[in-house]
Amino acid sequence: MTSTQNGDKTTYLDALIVGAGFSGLYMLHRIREAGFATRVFEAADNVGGTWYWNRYPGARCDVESIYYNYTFSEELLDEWTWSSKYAEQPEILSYINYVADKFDLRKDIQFKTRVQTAVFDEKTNRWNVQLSNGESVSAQYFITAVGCLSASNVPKFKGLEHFKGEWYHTGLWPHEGVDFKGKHVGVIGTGSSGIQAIPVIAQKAEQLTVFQRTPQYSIPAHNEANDPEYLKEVRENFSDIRRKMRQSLVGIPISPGEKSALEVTEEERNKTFEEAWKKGGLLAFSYAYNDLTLSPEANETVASFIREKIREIVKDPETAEKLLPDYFYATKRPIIDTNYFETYNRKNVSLIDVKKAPIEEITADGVKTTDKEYELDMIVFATGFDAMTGPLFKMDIRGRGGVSLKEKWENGAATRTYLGIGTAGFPNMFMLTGPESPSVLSNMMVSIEQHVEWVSDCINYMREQNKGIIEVDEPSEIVWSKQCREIADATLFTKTDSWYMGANIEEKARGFQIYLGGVGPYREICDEVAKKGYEGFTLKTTEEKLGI
Ligand code: NA7
Repeated sequence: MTSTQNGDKTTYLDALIVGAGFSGLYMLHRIREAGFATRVFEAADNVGGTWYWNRYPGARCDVESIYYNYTFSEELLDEWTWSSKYAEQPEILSYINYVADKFDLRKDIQFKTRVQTAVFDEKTNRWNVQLSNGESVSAQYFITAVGCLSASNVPKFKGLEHFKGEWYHTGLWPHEGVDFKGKHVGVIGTGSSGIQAIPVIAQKAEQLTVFQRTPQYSIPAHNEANDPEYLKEVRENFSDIRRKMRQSLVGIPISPGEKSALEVTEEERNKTFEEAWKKGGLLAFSYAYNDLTLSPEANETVASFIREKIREIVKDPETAEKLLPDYFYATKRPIIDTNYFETYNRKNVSLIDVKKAPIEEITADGVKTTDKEYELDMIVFATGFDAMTGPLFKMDIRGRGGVSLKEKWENGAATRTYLGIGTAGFPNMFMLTGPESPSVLSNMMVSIEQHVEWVSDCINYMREQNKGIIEVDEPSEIVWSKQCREIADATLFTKTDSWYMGANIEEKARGFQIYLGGVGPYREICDEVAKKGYEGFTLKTTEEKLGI
């Protein structure tokens, strides 16, 4: 469906999609079915996005597998069976490959090709895109499906280039695997990735040293094989489950507790928390009461309960003390684990507090803190990502007047979008799960499907109405961004340094870039915008001047 015109080597498309993860694949399927000439460009040599790159030991999804899949195809839902409550990375990657084959998506994906620059041409009203292999593409629509956590962050430690051993980042894990046997391994970072990887590495390595900057709240996942009877029940009731997922706050069909943690007795609260600990799961604690992410006092009730559990599990009191978190519970990504705290009872595991004695440099032989040098054969960086804006800034995206997205958003300090989907000055550009949409604070699958369907409906509408250009009106994004910040400021989320706030990247400005109003209300807002002829956007034929 692509064509080459005027003797040049430019490929002409209706829509160019960047990325072949969950969002890019569904976007391709959806608009290709509607008859648009579409192509996906993907840096990796296969599909999968996050699940292609994050192959570290222990990598799993922390959303229950029955909710973490596409729901757009009944046939697909019937065909696929998840083996466990929380699917592990290889199984999720197999699923994505299965989907790519089932819907014959690969023929319109160009792998091993990075989008380097994308420039909006105001004369043709098209995006001129340069690829890493030297090819050019001209596309009417430029759609980013780059994920929120795909720009891996290896902190700029002095001396890394002199390290004689092997080193890896969890988000760029080698496909052939890594052999820890007989090795002295250091893991830097105790976020979700570190906490999943540490117990697995500890079983294989000779010695494991964990370098922890911020202790974390983590609760047991209680992962288990999926019971066939339960899956049968889920299948039979899936329409109802899907409706509830879509109407919910975070894309999982459960509602938060109705009471404040402070209006019940300590005894009742502890009973509830004890049940949550036994049940496990991402929302077990955050949803126990309605004010845990709003009131510092309510938050402290859950925080102190988990600290007590850590003290009970970890036998060495000094190590236990180092593991006690003190930020507001759930204002960093809540973590679920399998034997994380128990791992510190192993003889071959030690914990170093690098908040107290920060890492000074990586030496030829290991990691040197202000306290001492630790000899290592291997370093695993579980140090996270330049989230939300990072993946977009990896490309040089330029809108009207040659202004780059990075300049417009002042390197992330002044990120402004309308609905997290578009931004003024960048016509015909759509961001799937972009900054200021619910994205990472929701079940990504629900948010991805909602964005893909909204964007494809929009493109269809444009074709029906004979419109060629759609652009966010500046006042709409000012209002939307303000609303996002106000909702976040009313919670405890903005009181903690986290990657939600951009605080994990040294040079990044702080700012909360996620819409916290909930996926259900967000969907209603987006639907209303569409119903009113894409209110807040200006739509024109390609002959009309936008004059924005
Ligand atoms: P995270 O959650 O960003 O965790 C990164 C960890 O690395 C965290 O413990 C950081 O400590 C630590 N870190 C980062 N930079 C440094 C330096 N310079 N020195 C020491 N320690 C450092 O990334 P993950 O990959 O675990 O998880 C990302 C998301 O993927 C997760 O939330 C899920 O949504 C899926 P800090 O807390 O910043 O003090």
